[in-house]
Amino acid sequence: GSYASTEKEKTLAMIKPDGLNYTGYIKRVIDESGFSILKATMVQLDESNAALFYAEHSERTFFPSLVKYITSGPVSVMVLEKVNAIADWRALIGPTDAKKAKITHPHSIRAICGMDTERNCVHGSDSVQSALREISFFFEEMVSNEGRDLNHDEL
Ligand code: RTP
Ligand code: MG
Repeated sequence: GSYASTEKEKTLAMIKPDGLNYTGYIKRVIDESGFSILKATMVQLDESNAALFYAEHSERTFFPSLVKYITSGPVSVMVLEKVNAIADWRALIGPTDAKKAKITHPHSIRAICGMDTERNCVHGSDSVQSALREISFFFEEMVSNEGRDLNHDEL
């Protein structure tokens, strides 16, 4: 009903390996845009958990390259919360192709920190369903007390 639009929402944000140099800038955008960072951790994904995280793309031609890219160094994952967090974070990061983003969305995070259609520096959940899946992927304790087989280091 009409209450939904004022309810807080959670989304999973990731700073990809190529975006780590821009962590200070990205965190500042997050803060200035009114998000609360509920959880944050650095993770080195291995091939199998990268493939699981991006399972929806497993049949795409770019999948092997995507897995190689996302495992090329540590990533920083955060649970962001605010009203309309999922759509607002997607709007802040901009289109998938950072090269196009530099023209069409020059103030977006991908335009500023990204390189091309693969190396686009950040990730954001694209729906309520994927946000729930992705948050529990990295922060199982937010859903249950079971741990996951990932190499976590609390920030
Ligand atoms: P993400 O899931 O990482 O937030 O990105 P997205 O929704 O904007 O884009 P998606 O279609 O879900 O693609 C996931 C990631 O795969 C890489 N990619 N490479 N070489 C290519 O054509 C290609 N297309 C996508 C990007 O790193 C993209 O963010
Ligand atoms: Mg996606």
